[in-house]
Amino acid sequence: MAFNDVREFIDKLEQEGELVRMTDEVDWNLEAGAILRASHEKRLPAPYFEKIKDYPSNYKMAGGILANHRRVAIAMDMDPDTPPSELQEEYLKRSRNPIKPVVVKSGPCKENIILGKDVDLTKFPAPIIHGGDGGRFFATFHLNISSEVQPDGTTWTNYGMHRGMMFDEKRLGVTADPPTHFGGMLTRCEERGETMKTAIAIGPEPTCLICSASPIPFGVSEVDVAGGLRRKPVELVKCETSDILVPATSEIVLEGEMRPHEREVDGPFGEFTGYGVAGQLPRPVMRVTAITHRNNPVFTYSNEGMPLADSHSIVSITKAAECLKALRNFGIDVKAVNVPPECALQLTIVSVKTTYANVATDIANIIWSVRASRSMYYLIVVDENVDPFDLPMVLHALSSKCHPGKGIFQIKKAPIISYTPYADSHERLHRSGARAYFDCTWPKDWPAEEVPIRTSLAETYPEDMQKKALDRWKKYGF
Ligand SMILES: Cc1cc2nc3c(=O)[nH]c(=O)nc-3n(C[C@H](O)[C@H](O)[C@H](O)COP(=O)(O)O)c2cc1C
Ligand SMILES: [Mn+2]
Repeated sequence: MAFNDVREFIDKLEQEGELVRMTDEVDWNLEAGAILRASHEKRLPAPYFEKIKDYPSNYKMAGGILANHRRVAIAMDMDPDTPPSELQEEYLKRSRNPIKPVVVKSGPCKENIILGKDVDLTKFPAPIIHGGDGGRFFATFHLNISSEVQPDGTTWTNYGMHRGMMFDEKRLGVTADPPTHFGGMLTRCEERGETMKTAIAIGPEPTCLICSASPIPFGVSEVDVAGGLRRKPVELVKCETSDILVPATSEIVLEGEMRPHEREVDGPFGEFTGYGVAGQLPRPVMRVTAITHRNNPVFTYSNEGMPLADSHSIVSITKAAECLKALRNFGIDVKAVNVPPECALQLTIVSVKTTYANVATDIANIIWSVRASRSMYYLIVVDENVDPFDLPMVLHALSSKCHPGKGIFQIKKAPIISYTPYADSHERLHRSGARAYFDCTWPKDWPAEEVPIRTSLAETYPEDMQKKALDRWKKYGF
């Protein structure tokens, strides 16, 4: 059953032991952020706050609601313990059958409507999330919604997730680089000298959140894919001050506009890489023209940083799924793809049956043509008998099969994102870095007798002896 709103999802997370309601008062200034950070680093449930300092008692906060694979599985109405490879396959299957949204006359997000001069972002508990952050971040787990008429006359509505620092009562940032869809739409608007209408939805049902953070292709509306994932159309309502459509059950909606080339410095901020390195950079500005919100609004937020946070958990499934699809489309005999959430989306591991020499080079070219690979600057290719989800086995393959002189391939100049930790400040500013892939497969052109055999139970004993050994252990209670 699809969740109608984030509240139903939160109830389900609680039932599954993935969320805890905290009744003590919590401060939006660092405390809510620290509690969520501890939850991520110690693998604890998502925190839900019943009472927030300085805010009305009916205002709630919820953090990290998709910050592990169990929560992602629950959002997709699947068994929470579904392994990541099955989540990838299900994501691919459902996203092949997108369902268009339906427009409804009204919805819960219209229960309160605040217009023009009454708009005041400080009326909501936007948190200071990490120590060292440059301000209160209003948008850290949300949808950035924008639309554009395509050359064929159809309208493409894009959902992205681009963080937003509050500049004052009526303005916040949208940290969207030009290569993102949101950033691209804004750049094209600016080139035409036009103001772009936009909206931010905080607390929609969870599949919209999954899609907004995932590498959905150019020209495809994330809300159609979300419909496919939840197997039911998303209900949308029109904004008060523009024609932008927003999910009707969103907790809080900010409507606004972005004037050409208007920039304001945001940051610093803790980032998904596990570090805060983007520092302070000029970012596009959204001027808020209206706020609509539900009664008793739930303010959702994230705490990106060291894994496991929301982005690691969501994108490790959807990015790996997109890579798997691209490799299969090319005809590569791929066994599995892992984008380990523990490596903060900077590493991809592919296991493959090597049917021809140097297949790792084809794999690298395909992986780095998939969108959102900009942050995945390391790639490890392993043979089919190495499970890419078994990280100790992957490290064993890396440290035994990758020829230090011939198996590490560098792409010395490549686009990167401004948050890249290894890059120096000049490289970050110009988003210019490098990539490397590690070929941990046995060379296809080696004679068979030269290929080392793993000294393992499965590979060096006859089957009956393997069984005998295991039976002996069983007899002694193991
Ligand atoms: C919690 C969270 C925060 C994110 N913050 C940003 C951000 O500030 N800037 C950014 O470019 N991408 C950010 N992302 C990643 C983008 O949402 C992702 O690249 C998405 O595909 C962009 O969508 P778009 O290209 O359709 O606009 C974030 C993802 C998550 C889960
Ligand atoms: Mn998009």
